[in-house]
Amino acid sequence: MRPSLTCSSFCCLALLLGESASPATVSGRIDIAAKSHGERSQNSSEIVVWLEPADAADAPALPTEHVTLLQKDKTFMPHVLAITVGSTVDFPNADPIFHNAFSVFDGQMFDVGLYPPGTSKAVRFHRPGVVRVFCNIHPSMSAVIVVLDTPYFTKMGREGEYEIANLPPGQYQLHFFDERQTAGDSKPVLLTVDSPQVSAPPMHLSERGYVRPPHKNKYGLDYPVDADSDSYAGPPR
Ligand SMILES: [Cu+2]
Repeated sequence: MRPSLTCSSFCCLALLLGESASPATVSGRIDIAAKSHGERSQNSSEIVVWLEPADAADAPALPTEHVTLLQKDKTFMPHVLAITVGSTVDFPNADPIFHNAFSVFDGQMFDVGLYPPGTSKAVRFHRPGVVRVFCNIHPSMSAVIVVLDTPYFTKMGREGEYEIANLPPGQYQLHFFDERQTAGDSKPVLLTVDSPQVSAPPMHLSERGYVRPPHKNKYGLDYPVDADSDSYAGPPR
């Protein structure tokens, strides 16, 4: 008897599609319209792309990792980080001044407190969502942690291309997150992975008019006017 169309296993889908169950690779690109040619230097590497099994029953066990979000030169590096649920992020302070890291957004609220040069703090992220991170001392510092409940994700290349490998055959929802997006595609796209190489349809978005929004400190208050002007201004330029 042929397997039913409601079967939730990747193997059954592979049989239905006449393909082997060998892992596949999905590749694609995102076209970005910006206000002007020089606005974002053609750098798309802060966009996160991920594939989520269309049937939650097909979701694989999540690998967790320990990753670093460095604070250096009064900057979070990288600005955008993608991790799986259950992973831990270290926030080492490589500057000669105190820093903080906190989030009051829905993804996961946390506050590591004020901590001195040469030390580090760690936070484990236990639910999916977009976590916007700031420093309570320096309002110019920000980062985004995208916490995912799928292991199939990547950050885009500088020219808007991406590739996600080692996918079991099946159906997936294709998502992306761009902090700077102001318009364009936003709904997930249903993608059938039924061959070793799958090309995803191109996605289009606009960053025209993007302005990094102001934010409050961890107490919900405005930062002092001169908050970013402490004596350390980064390395000599
Ligand atoms: Cu800081």
